[in-house]
Amino acid sequence: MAKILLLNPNYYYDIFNQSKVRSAVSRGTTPLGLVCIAASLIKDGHGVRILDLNLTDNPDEFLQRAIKDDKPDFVGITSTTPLIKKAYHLSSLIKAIDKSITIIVGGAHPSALPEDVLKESSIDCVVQGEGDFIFSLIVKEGLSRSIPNIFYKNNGMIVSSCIHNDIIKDLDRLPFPAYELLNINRYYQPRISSRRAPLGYLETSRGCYGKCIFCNKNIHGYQMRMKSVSRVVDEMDRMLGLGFREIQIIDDLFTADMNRAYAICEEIMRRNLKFPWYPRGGIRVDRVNEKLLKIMKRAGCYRIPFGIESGSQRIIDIVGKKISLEQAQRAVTLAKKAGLETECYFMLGLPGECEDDLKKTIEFSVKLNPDYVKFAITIPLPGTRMFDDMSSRGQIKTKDWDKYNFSVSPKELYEHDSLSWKTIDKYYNISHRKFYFRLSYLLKMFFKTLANGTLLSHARAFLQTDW
Ligand code: B12
Repeated sequence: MAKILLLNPNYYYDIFNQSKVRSAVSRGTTPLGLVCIAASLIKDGHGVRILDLNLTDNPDEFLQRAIKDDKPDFVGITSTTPLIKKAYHLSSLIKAIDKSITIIVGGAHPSALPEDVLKESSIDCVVQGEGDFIFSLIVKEGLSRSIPNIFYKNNGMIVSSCIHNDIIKDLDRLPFPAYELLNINRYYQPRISSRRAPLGYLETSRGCYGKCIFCNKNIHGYQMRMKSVSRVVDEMDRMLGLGFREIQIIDDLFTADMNRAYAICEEIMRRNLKFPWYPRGGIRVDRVNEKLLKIMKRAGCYRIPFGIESGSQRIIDIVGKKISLEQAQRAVTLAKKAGLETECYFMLGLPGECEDDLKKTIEFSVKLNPDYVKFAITIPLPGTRMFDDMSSRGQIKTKDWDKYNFSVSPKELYEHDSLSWKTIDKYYNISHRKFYFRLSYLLKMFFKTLANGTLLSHARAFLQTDW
């Protein structure tokens, strides 16, 4: 049986160190992709260890020691776009110790640009899309064209096998994620984005039917697949048994099937499971109703984040979000009425925007008046329609993936089609201030956080923010 080491590259300092809202940044977020892959490998009898390099201050040394001590046959690395150069670096450290180790990468960035990843690094193989069963197949059969969805090096050439989409139809077939391989007590988040620690991520569905041009769909695709109600609550039960005290659902669209979401809440209550949770991946404003929000609250959900993106209907239509401002207003009002904390996400600098749209977005956030808002400057990421469109129009200025990091202004990355960077930066710089520095808001949050015991952590977050 093979020995496998799975790596979560360190991103905490590099990706988030320039974040405006540093107090909301978490060091430990459960690497769900890796625990899913680990579960299948363990089921097949292999020895698996997960190294989360965020949890150490000396990631290189920590990795080198693990390679020398464990002598793995395979190393698997997960990567998004801003992490890919880190993955290249880790892979060269591994090869410097032992060239014979097969290094496999997966995740959003390698799935979008598999051939580039192989050309630019010493990595041996890229798995495109869902990797749950593919890693085990590679271990069993070696790198070969008979295994779907892989790109690999063969005598200096890049070879690809046949590519299928959405290969896992029934998510209940997946083994339970191997959270037990993690040092669970190290996973916690700041108090403004969690209630209890340790905190674990859970997925209850995969895919999203939305066609938003800024979203990467290379992994889970457009076809929604959902775990059954009992499977979801079994997983929650198991996570609580392992020691997690809060659960955050990372689905792209937890309430796609509102009846299933309702039934999950009923089942949580029927089993008398008491824990704080919320769908942190965000909810579409057209996929909630009063009945659902009320039962979510009763079942322990404490917050609802909505992806609204813009306060300009014209821009919402351009980016393919297919929601209306009225739906957004209604959803936020209903969530407040149900007693849930509300959070709204907005993007500034979306394609086609003019200065008036930036103003409208900030004004709309104030009108909705949720408990929290997050503004981010739009970044075209590989694997999105926005990136492909900008590439074909010659707007992309660099493919230095280290710079594709949401914490810094993307002015070096691309040319905006209708706005100057001076204007986008100006509105980004005032956006959070315009929302948060309102006397009515500050008073509301003072009393709210005093009542729920989070006043001090909110005050700390406020002081640590780079307004
Ligand atoms: C939770 C989450 C986070 C968490 C944790 C990140 C993490 N790496 O787990 C936090 C909040 C830290 C985060 C941060 C960011 N995120 Co994020 N995040 C997600 C989210 C919502 C869920 C990820 C997840 O756990 N999915 C469930 C698991 C099962 O799927 P998975 O991780 O993709 O793993 C599967 C496959 O990818 C593959 N696989 C993955 N790794 C490996 C490794 C090997 C060896 C193999 C064989 C296969 C394999 O097999 C797995 C099982 O099928 C996704 C959207 C989504 N629905 O997936 C976005 C997503 C991954 N994030 C994204 C982005 C942009 C970011 C940020 C850059 C944003 C920012 N603020 O700067 C940062 C980057 C920092 C980082 N750590 O990478 C984009 C990535 C796009 C891109 N081109 O890279 C996504 C896809 C959202 C989107 N739709 O556009 N994120």
